[in-house]
Amino acid sequence: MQSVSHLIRFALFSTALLVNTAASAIQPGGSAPPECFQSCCKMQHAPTPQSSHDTMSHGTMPSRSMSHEHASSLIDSIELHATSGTDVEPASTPHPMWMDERAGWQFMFHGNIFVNEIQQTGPRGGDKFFSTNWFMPMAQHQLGPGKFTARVMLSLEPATVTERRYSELFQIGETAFGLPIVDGQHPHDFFMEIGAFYDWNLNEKNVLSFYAAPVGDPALGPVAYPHRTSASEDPIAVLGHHMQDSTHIADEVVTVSYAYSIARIEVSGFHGREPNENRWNIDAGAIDSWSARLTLSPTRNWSGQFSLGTLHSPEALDPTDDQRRMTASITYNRPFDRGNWASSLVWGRTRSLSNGGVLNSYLLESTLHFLSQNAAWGRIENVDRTNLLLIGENPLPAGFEETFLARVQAYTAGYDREIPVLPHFSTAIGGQATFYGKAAFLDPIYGQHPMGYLVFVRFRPEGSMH
Ligand SMILES: [Cu+2]
Repeated sequence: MQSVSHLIRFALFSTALLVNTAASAIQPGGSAPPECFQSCCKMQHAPTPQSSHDTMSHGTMPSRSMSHEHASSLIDSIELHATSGTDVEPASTPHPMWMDERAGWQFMFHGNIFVNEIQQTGPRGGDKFFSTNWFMPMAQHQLGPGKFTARVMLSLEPATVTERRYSELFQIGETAFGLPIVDGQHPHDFFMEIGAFYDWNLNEKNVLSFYAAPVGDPALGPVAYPHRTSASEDPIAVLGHHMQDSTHIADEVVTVSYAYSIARIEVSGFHGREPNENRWNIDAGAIDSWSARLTLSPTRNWSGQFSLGTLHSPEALDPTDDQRRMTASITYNRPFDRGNWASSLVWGRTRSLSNGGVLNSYLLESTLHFLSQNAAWGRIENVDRTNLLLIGENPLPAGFEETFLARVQAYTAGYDREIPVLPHFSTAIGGQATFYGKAAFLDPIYGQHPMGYLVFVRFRPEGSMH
């Protein structure tokens, strides 16, 4: 049954691709390289001496013109709202998008669609055809002394990740059909974010910001992996997700933040329970959890954060457990001629407030876009895993307590290449391989050398809408 639905989906997808390619062939100039949004940039941001616009190649074809919108300072990044919640990347980070302006409103559309086939080895390894994706339309308008932003982020993963999970060795977190997900990653919710922002510019160096989101991303953790430029070409979740950035979809989020020059402090209240496994609906609950985050961005290329939060009853399978989460991360971004290099170092730690158990996770990842059409990336993770690995996707035994079991390493390397087939999209074909390191006592469950391979096609709105 599953392979039939795979076939149908692949047929639909191929048809759409063909139709679009044909349309671009007959439409004059339809397959022209994405145009540069010089006017938008000038409108929004003072020109900077090393604006990557000046150095990006737009004349040659095809062009992976990465830089369609970027900020000039931390304050500028905050008001750009180019990533999830109130997260920020270094100001020099390119943000591919569609952009338009009408009647004093600026409209932006960010997105990412990966169509993936993953195959993994060993007794626990699974194969899966699925799509990870998100779409983020937003509108901004000058209002009084500040800027108002409304934003929605949607994901079709509830449909494109069948069986409520995709295969990912050693991944744990959340549930599918009432059972723990083990060696798999849950899909994102259809409504990833519904939020409104107001950034009140007290003066050039001071901004007081407000964020309210029935579904949104509180001030906790690094920029969530689906939105990180250092992870832009890697289609699957980080193993440290539930210790680092899993709160990027939370309910009833309210955040107040104050930024001065290169520093920002934020405080959030939100509902601590993770989204339930009905991924189509909007969950709700009391504001019972909090977080605070300090962000420092000393130059256009560097940004770091430290954040701390208390999550009330995050897990459906262990509702009496509250958690304390602590994360720190540093991101370095460097644009250069016909490319960009983004890297992140992330630490995330979760402590159970009922049994005191501590779980740590470490991540280093880097993505290099070079010679306009190429990207190479790597990710190294070192994460604590619990005895859920032994249970697998089975009902929890009576009195089960989740405790530390072993530390697992994952090493990923990948490459993709831009293939210009769709107008107004960056389209790439690529693949990656992941090797895992683990304790020998896990050999009977995972095999001696479990590995994962993934090939994908990626689409990203980029260039002119007109
Ligand atoms: Cu997520």
